[in-house]
Amino acid sequence: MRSLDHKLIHGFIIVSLCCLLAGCIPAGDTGADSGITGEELITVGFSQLGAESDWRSANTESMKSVFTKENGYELIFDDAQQKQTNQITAIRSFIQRDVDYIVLAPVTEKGWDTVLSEAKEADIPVIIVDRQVDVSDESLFTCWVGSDFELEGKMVCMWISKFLGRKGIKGEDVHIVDIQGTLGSTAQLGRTKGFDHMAKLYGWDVVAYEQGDFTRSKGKEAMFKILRNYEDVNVVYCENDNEALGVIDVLEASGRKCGGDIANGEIMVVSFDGINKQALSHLMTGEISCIGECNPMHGPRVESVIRKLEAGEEPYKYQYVSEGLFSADMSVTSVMLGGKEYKVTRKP
Ligand code: GYE
Repeated sequence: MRSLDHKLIHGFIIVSLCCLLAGCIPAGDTGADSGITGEELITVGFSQLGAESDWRSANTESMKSVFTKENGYELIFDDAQQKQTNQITAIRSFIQRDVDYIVLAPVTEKGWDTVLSEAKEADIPVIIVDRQVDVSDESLFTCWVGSDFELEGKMVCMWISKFLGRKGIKGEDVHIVDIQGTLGSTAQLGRTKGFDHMAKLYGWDVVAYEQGDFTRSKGKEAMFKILRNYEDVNVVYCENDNEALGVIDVLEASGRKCGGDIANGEIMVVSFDGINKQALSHLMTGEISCIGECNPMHGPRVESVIRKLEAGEEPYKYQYVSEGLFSADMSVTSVMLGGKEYKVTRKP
Protein backbone atom coordinates (compact mmCIF):
# COMPACT_ATOMS: atom_id res chain seq x y z
CA MET A 1 0.00 0.00 0.00
CA ARG A 2 2.69 2.35 1.07
CA SER A 3 4.78 1.68 -2.02
CA LEU A 4 1.73 2.26 -4.27
CA ASP A 5 1.22 5.70 -2.65
CA HIS A 6 4.82 6.37 -3.18
CA LYS A 7 4.61 5.48 -6.84
CA LEU A 8 1.56 7.69 -7.29
CA ILE A 9 3.25 10.65 -5.66
CA HIS A 10 6.32 10.02 -7.74
CA GLY A 11 4.27 9.79 -10.91
CA PHE A 12 2.42 12.96 -10.02
CA ILE A 13 5.68 14.86 -9.53
CA ILE A 14 7.06 13.64 -12.87
CA VAL A 15 3.85 14.55 -14.74
CA SER A 16 3.79 17.96 -13.05
CA LEU A 17 7.39 18.62 -13.98
CA CYS A 18 6.82 17.60 -17.60
CA CYS A 19 3.79 19.80 -17.64
CA LEU A 20 5.75 22.75 -16.29
CA LEU A 21 8.52 22.25 -18.84
CA ALA A 22 6.00 21.96 -21.68
CA GLY A 23 4.36 25.21 -20.70
CA CYS A 24 1.32 23.40 -19.28
CA ILE A 25 -1.29 23.41 -22.02
CA PRO A 26 -4.74 22.91 -20.51
CA ALA A 27 -6.84 20.06 -21.86
CA GLY A 28 -8.97 20.97 -24.86
CA ASP A 29 -6.72 23.87 -25.80
CA THR A 30 -3.83 22.08 -27.40
CA GLY A 31 -3.63 24.50 -30.28
CA ALA A 32 -4.07 21.50 -32.58
CA ASP A 33 -6.97 23.00 -34.55
CA SER A 34 -5.84 26.59 -34.32
CA GLY A 35 -3.08 26.18 -36.87
CA ILE A 36 -0.77 28.14 -34.61
CA THR A 37 0.98 26.70 -31.62
CA GLY A 38 2.10 28.44 -28.52
CA GLU A 39 0.12 31.59 -29.36
CA GLU A 40 -3.36 32.52 -28.24
CA LEU A 41 -6.04 33.35 -30.76
CA ILE A 42 -7.18 36.96 -30.94
CA THR A 43 -10.94 37.11 -30.41
CA VAL A 44 -12.88 39.48 -32.64
CA GLY A 45 -16.60 40.10 -32.24
CA PHE A 46 -18.04 41.39 -35.50
CA SER A 47 -21.51 42.91 -35.56
CA GLN A 48 -22.61 42.98 -39.20
CA LEU A 49 -25.73 45.05 -39.84
CA GLY A 50 -27.47 42.58 -42.15
CA ALA A 51 -27.48 40.93 -45.54
CA GLU A 52 -29.49 43.40 -47.63
CA SER A 53 -27.29 43.54 -50.72
CA ASP A 54 -24.53 41.86 -52.71
CA TRP A 55 -22.18 44.49 -51.40
CA ARG A 56 -22.99 43.37 -47.86
CA SER A 57 -22.47 39.67 -48.67
CA ALA A 58 -19.09 40.45 -50.22
CA ASN A 59 -18.18 42.48 -47.16
CA THR A 60 -19.12 39.65 -44.79
CA GLU A 61 -17.15 37.22 -46.92
CA SER A 62 -14.10 39.49 -46.87
CA MET A 63 -14.20 39.66 -43.07
CA LYS A 64 -14.74 35.93 -42.63
CA SER A 65 -11.92 35.03 -44.97
CA VAL A 66 -9.41 37.10 -43.01
CA PHE A 67 -10.43 36.41 -39.42
CA THR A 68 -9.75 32.67 -39.49
CA LYS A 69 -8.10 30.33 -36.99
CA GLU A 70 -5.26 29.81 -39.49
CA ASN A 71 -4.60 33.53 -39.33
CA GLY A 72 -4.71 33.49 -35.53
CA TYR A 73 -8.26 34.73 -34.90
CA GLU A 74 -11.43 33.52 -33.28
CA LEU A 75 -14.27 35.34 -35.03
CA ILE A 76 -17.65 35.72 -33.37
CA PHE A 77 -19.98 36.84 -36.15
CA ASP A 78 -23.43 38.30 -35.63
CA ASP A 79 -25.92 39.32 -38.34
CA ALA A 80 -28.23 42.00 -36.92
CA GLN A 81 -30.84 41.81 -39.70
CA GLN A 82 -31.00 45.57 -40.16
CA LYS A 83 -31.88 46.22 -36.50
CA GLN A 84 -29.78 48.50 -34.35
CA THR A 85 -31.20 46.86 -31.20
CA ASN A 86 -29.75 43.53 -32.37
CA GLN A 87 -26.38 45.21 -32.89
CA ILE A 88 -26.47 46.64 -29.38
CA THR A 89 -27.31 43.21 -27.95
CA ALA A 90 -24.45 41.65 -29.94
CA ILE A 91 -21.95 44.24 -28.69
CA ARG A 92 -23.05 43.64 -25.10
CA SER A 93 -22.52 39.91 -25.51
CA PHE A 94 -19.05 40.56 -27.00
CA ILE A 95 -18.25 42.65 -23.92
CA GLN A 96 -19.49 39.88 -21.64
CA ARG A 97 -17.30 37.37 -23.45
CA ASP A 98 -14.40 39.77 -23.04
CA VAL A 99 -13.33 39.69 -26.71
CA ASP A 100 -10.06 41.37 -27.67
CA TYR A 101 -11.62 43.60 -30.36
CA ILE A 102 -15.10 44.64 -31.41
CA VAL A 103 -15.74 45.41 -35.07
CA LEU A 104 -18.98 47.22 -35.84
CA ALA A 105 -20.63 47.83 -39.23
CA PRO A 106 -23.42 50.11 -37.98
CA VAL A 107 -26.81 50.18 -39.70
CA THR A 108 -27.38 53.90 -39.04
CA GLU A 109 -25.23 56.66 -37.55
CA LYS A 110 -27.06 57.68 -34.39
CA GLY A 111 -27.69 55.96 -31.05
CA TRP A 112 -24.34 54.36 -30.28
CA ASP A 113 -23.07 56.47 -27.35
CA THR A 114 -24.24 54.23 -24.49
CA VAL A 115 -23.11 50.85 -25.78
CA LEU A 116 -19.78 52.20 -27.04
CA SER A 117 -19.18 53.75 -23.61
CA GLU A 118 -19.73 50.29 -22.15
CA ALA A 119 -17.10 48.85 -24.50
CA LYS A 120 -14.71 51.64 -23.57
CA GLU A 121 -15.24 50.98 -19.88
CA ALA A 122 -14.45 47.32 -20.50
CA ASP A 123 -11.29 48.49 -22.27
CA ILE A 124 -12.15 46.78 -25.57
CA PRO A 125 -11.09 48.67 -28.71
CA VAL A 126 -13.91 49.22 -31.22
CA ILE A 127 -13.17 49.42 -34.94
CA ILE A 128 -15.97 50.85 -37.08
CA VAL A 129 -16.23 49.59 -40.63
CA ASP A 130 -18.18 50.80 -43.71
CA ARG A 131 -20.82 53.23 -42.35
CA GLN A 132 -19.95 55.63 -39.55
CA VAL A 133 -21.24 56.36 -36.05
CA ASP A 134 -22.32 59.82 -34.95
CA VAL A 135 -21.16 59.99 -31.33
CA SER A 136 -20.50 62.98 -29.07
CA ASP A 137 -17.12 61.62 -27.98
CA GLU A 138 -14.82 60.35 -30.71
CA SER A 139 -12.71 58.43 -28.20
CA LEU A 140 -15.58 55.91 -28.02
CA PHE A 141 -14.11 54.17 -31.07
CA THR A 142 -10.55 53.49 -32.12
CA CYS A 143 -10.88 54.17 -35.83
CA TRP A 144 -13.08 53.83 -38.91
CA VAL A 145 -12.44 52.20 -42.30
CA GLY A 146 -14.74 52.78 -45.29
CA SER A 147 -15.71 54.84 -48.33
CA ASP A 148 -16.34 58.54 -48.90
CA PHE A 149 -20.02 58.27 -49.82
CA GLU A 150 -20.53 61.97 -50.50
CA LEU A 151 -17.62 61.92 -52.92
CA GLU A 152 -19.06 58.83 -54.59
CA GLY A 153 -22.35 60.68 -55.06
CA LYS A 154 -20.66 63.75 -56.49
CA MET A 155 -18.61 61.64 -58.89
CA VAL A 156 -21.66 59.88 -60.31
CA CYS A 157 -23.51 63.20 -60.68
CA MET A 158 -20.56 64.80 -62.42
CA TRP A 159 -20.45 61.82 -64.78
CA ILE A 160 -24.19 62.30 -65.57
CA SER A 161 -23.65 65.99 -66.24
CA LYS A 162 -20.64 65.44 -68.51
CA PHE A 163 -22.26 62.54 -70.35
CA LEU A 164 -25.52 64.40 -71.02
CA GLY A 165 -23.67 67.67 -71.69
CA ARG A 166 -21.85 65.99 -74.58
CA LYS A 167 -25.25 65.10 -76.02
CA GLY A 168 -26.34 68.73 -75.78
CA ILE A 169 -28.81 68.20 -72.94
CA LYS A 170 -29.17 71.13 -70.57
CA GLY A 171 -29.41 70.90 -66.76
CA GLU A 172 -33.03 72.06 -66.68
CA ASP A 173 -34.00 69.19 -68.99
CA VAL A 174 -32.70 66.60 -66.53
CA HIS A 175 -35.72 65.33 -64.56
CA ILE A 176 -34.15 63.14 -61.93
CA VAL A 177 -35.30 61.03 -58.96
CA ASP A 178 -33.20 59.81 -56.05
CA ILE A 179 -33.99 56.32 -54.76
CA GLN A 180 -32.41 56.48 -51.36
CA GLY A 181 -30.75 53.77 -49.29
CA THR A 182 -31.52 52.98 -45.64
CA LEU A 183 -32.39 56.35 -44.15
CA GLY A 184 -29.88 57.62 -41.60
CA SER A 185 -27.06 55.35 -42.79
CA THR A 186 -23.83 57.04 -43.83
CA ALA A 187 -24.06 55.54 -47.32
CA GLN A 188 -27.51 57.13 -47.78
CA LEU A 189 -26.65 60.43 -46.09
CA GLY A 190 -23.47 60.84 -48.14
CA ARG A 191 -24.88 59.79 -51.51
CA THR A 192 -27.95 62.00 -51.01
CA LYS A 193 -25.80 64.93 -49.91
CA GLY A 194 -23.54 64.57 -52.94
CA PHE A 195 -26.64 64.36 -55.15
CA ASP A 196 -28.30 67.45 -53.64
CA HIS A 197 -25.13 69.48 -53.97
CA MET A 198 -24.57 68.64 -57.63
CA ALA A 199 -28.27 68.81 -58.62
CA LYS A 200 -28.28 72.39 -57.38
CA LEU A 201 -25.02 73.18 -59.10
CA TYR A 202 -26.23 71.85 -62.47
CA GLY A 203 -29.79 73.20 -62.17
CA TRP A 204 -31.41 69.76 -62.44
CA ASP A 205 -35.12 69.32 -61.86
CA VAL A 206 -35.25 67.01 -58.80
CA VAL A 207 -38.64 65.35 -59.20
CA ALA A 208 -38.76 63.15 -56.08
CA TYR A 209 -36.94 61.23 -53.36
CA GLU A 210 -38.16 57.72 -52.62
CA GLN A 211 -36.98 55.13 -50.12
CA GLY A 212 -35.32 52.07 -51.61
CA ASP A 213 -33.65 50.65 -48.51
CA PHE A 214 -30.75 49.30 -50.60
CA THR A 215 -32.87 46.33 -51.74
CA ARG A 216 -34.27 45.16 -55.07
CA SER A 217 -37.82 44.79 -53.74
CA LYS A 218 -37.91 48.28 -52.25
CA GLY A 219 -36.32 49.65 -55.42
CA LYS A 220 -39.22 48.13 -57.35
CA GLU A 221 -41.83 49.62 -55.05
CA ALA A 222 -40.18 53.01 -55.28
CA MET A 223 -40.10 52.96 -59.08
CA PHE A 224 -43.77 51.87 -59.28
CA LYS A 225 -44.70 54.84 -57.16
CA ILE A 226 -42.63 57.20 -59.28
CA LEU A 227 -44.16 55.97 -62.56
CA ARG A 228 -47.62 56.35 -61.08
CA ASN A 229 -47.03 59.90 -59.88
CA TYR A 230 -44.65 61.57 -62.33
CA GLU A 231 -44.48 61.54 -66.08
CA ASP A 232 -41.35 63.28 -67.13
CA VAL A 233 -38.62 61.42 -65.18
CA ASN A 234 -35.64 60.71 -67.43
CA VAL A 235 -32.83 59.88 -64.97
CA VAL A 236 -32.99 57.52 -61.96
CA TYR A 237 -30.23 57.87 -59.38
CA CYS A 238 -30.24 54.64 -57.34
CA GLU A 239 -28.19 54.59 -54.17
CA ASN A 240 -27.08 51.00 -54.83
CA ASP A 241 -27.10 48.30 -57.53
CA ASN A 242 -29.79 46.14 -55.92
CA GLU A 243 -32.22 49.05 -56.06
CA ALA A 244 -31.24 49.61 -59.69
CA LEU A 245 -32.17 46.01 -60.53
CA GLY A 246 -35.64 46.56 -59.07
CA VAL A 247 -35.97 49.83 -60.98
CA ILE A 248 -35.01 48.16 -64.27
CA ASP A 249 -37.52 45.34 -63.65
CA VAL A 250 -40.30 47.90 -63.33
CA LEU A 251 -39.23 50.13 -66.21
CA GLU A 252 -38.85 47.23 -68.62
CA ALA A 253 -42.15 45.66 -67.54
CA SER A 254 -43.82 48.98 -68.31
CA GLY A 255 -42.33 49.02 -71.78
CA ARG A 256 -39.67 51.68 -71.15
CA LYS A 257 -36.12 51.30 -72.38
CA CYS A 258 -33.27 51.87 -69.94
CA GLY A 259 -30.29 53.66 -71.43
CA GLY A 260 -28.43 56.91 -71.88
CA ASP A 261 -30.35 58.21 -74.93
CA ILE A 262 -32.81 60.27 -72.92
CA ALA A 263 -33.48 62.65 -75.84
CA ASN A 264 -35.15 59.69 -77.55
CA GLY A 265 -37.21 58.49 -74.60
CA GLU A 266 -34.77 56.21 -72.81
CA ILE A 267 -34.55 56.41 -69.04
CA MET A 268 -31.05 56.61 -67.69
CA VAL A 269 -30.24 54.53 -64.59
CA VAL A 270 -27.13 55.07 -62.49
CA SER A 271 -26.14 53.37 -59.26
CA PHE A 272 -23.39 52.39 -56.80
CA ASP A 273 -21.34 49.34 -55.75
CA GLY A 274 -20.22 47.35 -58.81
CA ILE A 275 -20.43 43.92 -57.13
CA ASN A 276 -23.70 42.28 -58.25
CA LYS A 277 -23.15 40.21 -61.41
CA GLN A 278 -26.47 41.09 -63.01
CA ALA A 279 -25.86 44.78 -62.40
CA LEU A 280 -22.46 44.46 -64.05
CA SER A 281 -23.94 42.76 -67.07
CA HIS A 282 -26.55 45.57 -67.27
CA LEU A 283 -23.64 47.97 -67.18
CA MET A 284 -22.06 46.24 -70.17
CA THR A 285 -25.30 46.38 -72.16
CA GLY A 286 -26.13 49.95 -71.15
CA GLU A 287 -29.28 49.45 -69.02
CA ILE A 288 -27.18 50.88 -66.22
CA SER A 289 -25.20 53.82 -67.58
CA CYS A 290 -22.75 54.39 -64.77
CA ILE A 291 -21.86 52.78 -61.43
CA GLY A 292 -19.99 54.57 -58.66
CA GLU A 293 -17.50 52.07 -57.31
CA CYS A 294 -17.92 51.06 -53.66
CA ASN A 295 -15.31 48.65 -52.40
CA PRO A 296 -16.52 46.09 -49.80
CA MET A 297 -13.22 44.25 -49.23
CA HIS A 298 -12.58 45.64 -45.78
CA GLY A 299 -11.41 42.40 -44.10
CA PRO A 300 -7.68 42.94 -44.80
CA ARG A 301 -7.99 46.63 -43.89
CA VAL A 302 -9.53 45.89 -40.51
CA GLU A 303 -6.95 43.21 -39.91
CA SER A 304 -4.10 45.59 -40.58
CA VAL A 305 -5.62 47.96 -38.01
CA ILE A 306 -5.63 45.12 -35.46
CA ARG A 307 -2.02 44.25 -36.28
CA LYS A 308 -1.06 47.89 -35.67
CA LEU A 309 -2.87 47.92 -32.33
CA GLU A 310 -1.23 44.62 -31.35
CA ALA A 311 2.14 46.21 -32.13
CA GLY A 312 1.28 49.15 -29.89
CA GLU A 313 0.95 51.56 -32.81
CA GLU A 314 -1.83 54.06 -33.37
CA PRO A 315 -3.85 53.64 -36.58
CA TYR A 316 -5.23 56.63 -38.50
CA LYS A 317 -8.62 57.61 -37.10
CA TYR A 318 -10.37 57.78 -40.50
CA GLN A 319 -9.21 55.53 -43.32
CA TYR A 320 -10.84 56.21 -46.68
CA VAL A 321 -10.68 53.73 -49.54
CA SER A 322 -10.01 55.24 -52.96
CA GLU A 323 -12.56 54.51 -55.67
CA GLY A 324 -13.55 55.37 -59.25
CA LEU A 325 -16.41 55.02 -61.72
CA PHE A 326 -17.54 52.24 -64.05
CA SER A 327 -19.24 52.72 -67.42
CA ALA A 328 -19.37 50.81 -70.68
CA ASP A 329 -19.56 54.13 -72.54
CA MET A 330 -16.15 55.73 -72.76
CA SER A 331 -17.25 59.20 -73.91
CA VAL A 332 -16.38 60.42 -70.41
CA THR A 333 -13.02 59.08 -69.28
CA SER A 334 -12.68 60.83 -65.92
CA VAL A 335 -14.19 63.39 -63.56
CA MET A 336 -12.36 66.07 -61.56
CA LEU A 337 -13.36 66.83 -57.99
CA GLY A 338 -11.48 68.82 -55.38
CA GLY A 339 -8.49 69.04 -57.73
CA LYS A 340 -8.31 65.25 -58.09
CA GLU A 341 -9.00 63.16 -61.14
CA TYR A 342 -11.15 60.03 -60.82
CA LYS A 343 -10.98 57.54 -63.68
CA VAL A 344 -13.85 55.85 -65.47
CA THR A 345 -13.17 52.22 -66.33
CA ARG A 346 -15.25 49.76 -68.29
CA LYS A 347 -15.26 46.99 -65.70
CA PRO A 348 -14.44 46.45 -62.06
O1 GYE B 1 -23.52 50.50 -51.02
C1 GYE B 1 -25.14 49.00 -50.22
C2 GYE B 1 -25.26 48.35 -48.90
O2 GYE B 1 -22.98 50.81 -46.61
C3 GYE B 1 -21.57 50.93 -48.49
O3 GYE B 1 -24.83 49.32 -48.00
C4 GYE B 1 -22.68 50.24 -47.82
C5 GYE B 1 -23.95 50.17 -48.66
C6 GYE B 1 -23.80 49.59 -50.04
O4 GYE B 1 -26.42 47.80 -48.63
O5 GYE B 1 -25.26 48.10 -51.27
